[in-house]
Amino acid sequence: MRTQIGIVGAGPAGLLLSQLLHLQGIESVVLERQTAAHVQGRVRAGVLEGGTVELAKLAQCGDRMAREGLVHEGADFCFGGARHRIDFAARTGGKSVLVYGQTEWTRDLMAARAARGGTVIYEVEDVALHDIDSDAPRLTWRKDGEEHELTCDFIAGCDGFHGVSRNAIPDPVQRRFEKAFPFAWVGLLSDTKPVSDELIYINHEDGFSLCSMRSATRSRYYLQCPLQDSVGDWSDDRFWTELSRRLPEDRREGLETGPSLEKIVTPLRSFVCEPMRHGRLFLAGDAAHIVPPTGAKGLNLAASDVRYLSQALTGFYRDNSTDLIDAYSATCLRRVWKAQRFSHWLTGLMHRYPDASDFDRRLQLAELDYIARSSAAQTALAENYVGLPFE
Ligand code: RFL
Ligand code: PHB
Repeated sequence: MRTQIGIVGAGPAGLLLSQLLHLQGIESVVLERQTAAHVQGRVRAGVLEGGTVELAKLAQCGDRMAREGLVHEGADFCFGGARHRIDFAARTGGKSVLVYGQTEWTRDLMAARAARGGTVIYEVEDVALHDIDSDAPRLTWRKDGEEHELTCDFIAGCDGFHGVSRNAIPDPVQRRFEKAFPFAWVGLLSDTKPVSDELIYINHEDGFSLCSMRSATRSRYYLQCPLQDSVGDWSDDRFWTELSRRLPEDRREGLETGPSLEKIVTPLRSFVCEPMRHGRLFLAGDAAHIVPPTGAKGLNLAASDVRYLSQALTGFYRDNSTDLIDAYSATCLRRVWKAQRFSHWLTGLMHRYPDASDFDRRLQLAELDYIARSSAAQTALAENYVGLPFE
């Protein structure tokens, strides 16, 4: 088999890339380890930057998000039991974010690929990358007991943090930057009315919590928990009781509880792999970097890598230019590191660290108080949250 771009992974990065390339007349084949139902069912991100929404429109899969997504022009940040609203729109000249679940966008991307006859092969095993230093890199895999091979011009590694693509970059070339946080999040999804119209980020003595949503009738909540906790440690009752305790008092009464539709424990981690391109292999999305979810940047970074990669490949095929291909890694990494910085900073500001001293805690509260009172500090937070401008 032959194609122009071999794409490993049918998460948002892989599907969006194949859709954007298709619209430029560039063909691709996407290989995915899981079933389509599994990929579609993963409850993850919920907040899309304006730039991500714009890209979805460009990829002709932004109609439903424009209809059903919830525009958020601000969010509450709480500490010491008090709520402080940060008005993103007022601080950024009218910018906002869109609350639209990753499950929904993935469904839209899958439908868009299917409607245009895109080739996405699910349930592939043992994907391996070969000859990435040559002009004809290859992918091999097994499906239903048979061996397959695909020769391509380029390979896009969009296979997430646990994928195989990153490891094809040889060790002397690859540099990894990593930080693990000493806590995790337990998340719960429920068909209950969200406790507020806007997201609430809470710094509480007993740990961070976050009130988010998927629609006017579906809520998504998270609580900071110890790293070693598992879903079994968090009955619905325990979750709701703890969330209610961490809410600011004036929101407690409005908390609607109900059975969980999904529950997950996720450790928080920062990770960057440099470079993001080696030979004819490009990494995009979680395959190249992970951010702690506090800043809501993971999916947005995956989308921004794909924006740069689709432009680079279009430049190659249409204009016979390798300029953007050569600039790909550095261009992406400039944005990635800024999102890393913001996510790391917001995580540090909002969480309870098990080894924090009283001094550390006072500093955290002082910074929160500064943000609550300083329009300059609020502007800095808001412009990062809604997404920095593209180069
Ligand atoms: P994905 O979504 O992990 O997709 C990678 C795909 O590759 C497949 N794969 C393979 N396929 C073939 N062969 C192999 N060897 C393979 N190995 C893996 C996988 O099965 C999968 O289908 O990566 P992608 O496309 O880069 O997308 C990244 C986003 O999914 C991720 O960054 C976000 O979900 C992160 N994230 C958030 N991002 C935001 O922008 N805003 C948010 O509000 C937000 N909230 C979150 C989040 C992530 C969370 N978790 C669970 C980590 C909240 C949470 C709780
Ligand atoms: C979510 O809705 O899942 C969500 C929202 C904001 C975040 C992280 C996750 O910072």
